[in-house]
Amino acid sequence: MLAPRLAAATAACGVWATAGAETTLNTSNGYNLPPGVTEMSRAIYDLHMEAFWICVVIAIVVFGAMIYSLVKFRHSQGAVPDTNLLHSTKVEIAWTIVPVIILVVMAIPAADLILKMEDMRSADLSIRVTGYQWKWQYQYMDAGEGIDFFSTLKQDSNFARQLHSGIDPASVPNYLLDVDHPLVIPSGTKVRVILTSQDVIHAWYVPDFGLKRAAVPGFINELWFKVDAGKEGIYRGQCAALCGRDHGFMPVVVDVRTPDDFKKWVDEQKAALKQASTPTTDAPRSAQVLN
Ligand SMILES: [Cu+2]
Repeated sequence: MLAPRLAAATAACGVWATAGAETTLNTSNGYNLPPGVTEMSRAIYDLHMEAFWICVVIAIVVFGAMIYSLVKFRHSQGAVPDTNLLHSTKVEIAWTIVPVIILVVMAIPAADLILKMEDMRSADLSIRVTGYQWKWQYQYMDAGEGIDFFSTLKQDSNFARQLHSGIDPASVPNYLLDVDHPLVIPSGTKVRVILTSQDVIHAWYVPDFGLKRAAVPGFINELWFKVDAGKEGIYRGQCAALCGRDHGFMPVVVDVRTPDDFKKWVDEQKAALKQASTPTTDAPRSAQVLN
């Protein structure tokens, strides 16, 4: 069953090689988390910034009070220790209640976001993703039913990574971040990923989608994302769970296309599948029997 699918996937290589812009999109500015290109990734980024600014305000208040006290009440100015503060019930109540309020203020939007992240309902496209040492398998369901292929490290990266290869990794475009067959998905569509593993624990991770989830053998995890319309392009990630010798060599590459381009791609893949499963009439009879 798998063999014809693999053959079809191989036959369709030409489609992959020519399709998709080769520009990599990354919304990180190098200093902060990437805001990403999905509704959820932006919400996660906003939550992160909210927590960050709360921390900045707390740091200013605490360090400000500390520095002011050190300077204003220094020994050389004749300061006398205030022994009453050590047992002030009012102060102790205040420094218990204020952090609790801050934590509740942070926890409410965080809990709301986690619930949204777990809401897998009404997905338009489902894809089964299986981790292997050291590659990913993508099996489409719904509109892409039947499309099934492996995504492995691209050959130029694979050659360059070998010991004494003599190839300068800097000369390889997207070194260790490129694959032979990327996952192709439509923009503006809710995509549900059903995630598992065939051998050890892997993790499917695309920073610009705000996603990282473990692929665990014998268990099924789910995640969903909806890439904004107009944000089509190539997005890259990596396996994010230490999964053995070649853990660093199983990147995740997602090719986001417009719904129309995605439909064309699905039709091409299905045509290739059909061609691969149709026996050729001019093959020798003995070969047909053996097959
Ligand atoms: Cu892995």
